[in-house]
Amino acid sequence: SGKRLRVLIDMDGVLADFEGGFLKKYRARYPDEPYITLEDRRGFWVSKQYGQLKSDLCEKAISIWRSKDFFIDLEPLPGGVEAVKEMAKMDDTDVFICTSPIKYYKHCPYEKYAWVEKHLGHDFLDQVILTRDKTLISGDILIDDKPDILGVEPKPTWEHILFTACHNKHVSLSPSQKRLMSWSDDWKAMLDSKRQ
Ligand code: BVP
Repeated sequence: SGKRLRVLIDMDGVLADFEGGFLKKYRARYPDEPYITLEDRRGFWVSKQYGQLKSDLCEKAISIWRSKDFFIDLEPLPGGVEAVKEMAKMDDTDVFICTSPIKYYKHCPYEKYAWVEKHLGHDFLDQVILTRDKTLISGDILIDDKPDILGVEPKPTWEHILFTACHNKHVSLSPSQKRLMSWSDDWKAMLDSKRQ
């Protein structure tokens, strides 16, 4: 009973395998350059860690996700598409995909819509929110792999649930912050705990 629950779900690192897709295309394009295994990834920004490895690798990393077909080719993360479809069918539940496009806009925004159409269906395009500032979007829950989600709104309405990714598995959270280890984790209980 009570009001509807609004769930915001991030795309890269939560529904789409950005890290795996990046590493595969980086190694194919730059076979003679060093790379960082997913096990050794630390910090949200791929480009920053590659730049620390060797200074010219920052721009080489950036060239990968700026390329045509990078975002559309990302594989779905295990169980994510199925969870979103199931969540969207639940009573009193509104699901939105809330994703930040890169500022190099030639391919990314188009391919993010195309990815949703391909994996979730044409009707799900109504649920897509592209924004560079997620604090402006109101919701009860935001499931996102980025540990620090900041913007102009100091008090966002949502509770951030950190989705575990290779780059954040060692990040220690404040006692009150919640984690979803994967889509096999109990996301239904997490939603129910937010229902009035
Ligand atoms: O579309 C992704 C890729 C990009 O930022 C977006 C993150 O969006 P959310 O997951 O927060 O919605 N991105 C960019 C860089 C470096 C840019 Br310079 C990076 O290292 N990692 C990364 O994900």
